[in-house]
Amino acid sequence: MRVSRYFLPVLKETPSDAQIVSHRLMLRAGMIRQAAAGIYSWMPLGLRVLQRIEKIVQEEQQRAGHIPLLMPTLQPAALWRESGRYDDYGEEMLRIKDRHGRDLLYGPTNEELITDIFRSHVRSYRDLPLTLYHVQWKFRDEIRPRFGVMRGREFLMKDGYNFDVDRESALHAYNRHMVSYLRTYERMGLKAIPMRADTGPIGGTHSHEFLVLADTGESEVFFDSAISELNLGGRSVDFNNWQECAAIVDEWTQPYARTEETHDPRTFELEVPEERRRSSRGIEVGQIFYFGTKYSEPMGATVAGTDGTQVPVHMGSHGIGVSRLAGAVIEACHDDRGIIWPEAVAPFPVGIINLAPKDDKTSDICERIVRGLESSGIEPLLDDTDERAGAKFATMDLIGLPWRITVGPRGIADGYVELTRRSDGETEKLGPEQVVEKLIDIFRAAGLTN
Ligand code: P5A
Repeated sequence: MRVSRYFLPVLKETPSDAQIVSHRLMLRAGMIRQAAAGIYSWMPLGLRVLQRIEKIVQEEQQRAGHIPLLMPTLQPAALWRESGRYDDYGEEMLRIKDRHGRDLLYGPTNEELITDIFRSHVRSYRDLPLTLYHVQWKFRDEIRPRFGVMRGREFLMKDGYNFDVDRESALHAYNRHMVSYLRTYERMGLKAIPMRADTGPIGGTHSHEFLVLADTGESEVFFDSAISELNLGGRSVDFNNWQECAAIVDEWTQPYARTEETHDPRTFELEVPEERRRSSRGIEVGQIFYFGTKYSEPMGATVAGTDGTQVPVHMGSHGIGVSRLAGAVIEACHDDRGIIWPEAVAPFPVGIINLAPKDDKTSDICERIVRGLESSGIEPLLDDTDERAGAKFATMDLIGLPWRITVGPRGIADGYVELTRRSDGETEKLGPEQVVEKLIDIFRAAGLTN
């Protein structure tokens, strides 16, 4: 992609109404634009990040055996009256009437709709276990939408729902989700800690939130520092193996880690040695629930059990804040010059700065580098504009691509271009062919190209 042909509306000024760094940087880097309070357009650069985040979420869901479908954003109120949540949900639910006077709502979550699909089609325990999920826009009429995409009113969520014949099997689904979420966040370059949480309006007996520690997070959290040292790493996991998933969940849930609502200062003091006690702020990037028959019973979602009698299915639901993650990654990865994207979610893996677009030789080298990278499936962003060099460097730093190649006549005369890593500024001089080879090796090792 060439900057001269792209739509990259970066802002020179720092927007005064943005209170946290991710919101400021997303506006300045031209990633999003507010349409109304808590409602955003995703500009081309922002959309690329959102799509990369969603792709990782999709891949990890399917790896765990979960099945994608797509439900609508608008839902009939009648289903919510069946579960009893239509009145309970309150002001956060956006209620709409169609031309026939029928009550609809813009879905804040989908427990009712999925339970309706399930009860219409599944009859026997033999069809279980089943986990369905989608990635779809939600609407919650938050009182105080703020911090850009972090607390939006319209936001993108991955929400999944498991259906199991009994409690034990549903608790395996809970564990399987916890492990698959740990993998998902790690792949994005994030450390998200599962913390025991309140179940709120979704309900149920078990719940964990996943929190990325950041001073600007909206939740207060308390934890044993031992948990922040845990890593799943490249571990391969058999998601059908109940013991294997339970062992990983034990490892992550034994150290004390709780949100404000479930925090118990006495237990914290008893269980955690003083030097390991931490309290911090965190960004909630996901939450999982087990709620048994809360929806299946009132909505009549039953299956014929092993002895032929009808039993209500055991369910849970699981959510990842896909659009919130774009902000959360920036909160975790930035410096005073701009964003520092982890390679896995970067909008482009490499930026190329052409310091002399009017010089044929320089432009020719840039084109050769672009073609070399593209032939290996790596799409760079080439700044081929007439802007001043200083402005080009500032924009590249602001949009935070993991690697920058600087191409100028002086270097070319000596046979080199410069390769700079955004995270630490480390720079080396390489020939144009070597730079392509080196980047292909790096991305191949990271599993980001073939
Ligand atoms: C689980 C999936 C649920 O709604 N029902 C279906 C359950 N859980 S949740 O915790 O309420 O939301 C899941 C995740 O969505 C993100 N999120 C938001 N992101 C941006 N703006 C918002 N206003 C917002 N509200 C929730 C969070 O990451 C949350 O963990």
